[in-house]
Amino acid sequence: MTDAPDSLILREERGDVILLTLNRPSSLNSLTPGLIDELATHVADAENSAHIRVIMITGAGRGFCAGQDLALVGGSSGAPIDAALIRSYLDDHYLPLARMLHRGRCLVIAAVNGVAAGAGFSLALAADIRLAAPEAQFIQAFARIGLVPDAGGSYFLSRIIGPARACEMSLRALPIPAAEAHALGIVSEIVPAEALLDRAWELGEELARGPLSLEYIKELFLDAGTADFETQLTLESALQEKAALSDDFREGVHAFLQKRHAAFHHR
Ligand code: T3D
Repeated sequence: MTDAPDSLILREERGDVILLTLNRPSSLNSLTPGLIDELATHVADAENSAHIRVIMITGAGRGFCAGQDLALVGGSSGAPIDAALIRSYLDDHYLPLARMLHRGRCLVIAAVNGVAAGAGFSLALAADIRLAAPEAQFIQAFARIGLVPDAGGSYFLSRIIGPARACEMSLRALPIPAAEAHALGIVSEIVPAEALLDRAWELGEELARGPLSLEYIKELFLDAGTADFETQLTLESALQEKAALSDDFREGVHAFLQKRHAAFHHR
């Protein structure tokens, strides 16, 4: 890594995969506009890169991300909090990042090393795949401080566990331990903390070796839970045509017929 020691985001690149580490461990990597913008810049660079295919996100220290830095929202003196400021944090910082992670070309893995609360939970949910350490926990913490889920948290969680469960989890704002999150389908794998990043790299590199069609598969499932049948059929056909035009499809078929592993070049 070549980051300055005070970087809010640490970046490591291996082949076609990058690992972005949220780096404010003293506040469990709580989110400031500066941190979010730095993260968004790295994500945009990856999206625009000719070779990066997988983005992985984790947290430095014992937390993944404790959501919005509450020290920044004011109110400690009992004075009214500026609601317009809260809205602008969302519109100008959180939402562009959530859109890029969710709708972008790159596949996203969250390696959840510790607590993911509030918008930190939303950030983990914006990933395509979540791995977690046994110590991780997930908290829809918003109601604890009188807010509602944001940064995509209501949308993503509903898609994974259904709106009724997501609503209950948000109303009660209880910590969901990693094992329960795994049982609910929020987390794909529980990995011992000391092996979490190795497993994330392994999975990231596996995905990065895959064909171009992985990007189309991500796109295909973006709205699959809410789109009507005909719309989804049309999208499948359109993306299948694009995939069928790729060199990787030709290579996949040749490799199968020649009884060898395919070597994809993502084009
Ligand atoms: O602005 C907008 O646009 C609104 C957007 C809002 C989106 C949101 O994310 S709202 C939800 C914000 N997050 C929370 O409400 C969670 C707050 N944190 C906690 O409830 C707890 O810290 C945890 C349950 C996450 C972890 O508890 P624990 O006991 O493991 O750790 P701790 O001792 O509470 O925290 C460790 C340190 O991190 C501590 O600082 P200290 O005392 O060692 O100097 C704590 O103050 C700090 N910290 C934790 N979370 C935040 C934070 N500092 C600022 N903001 C935080 N969110």
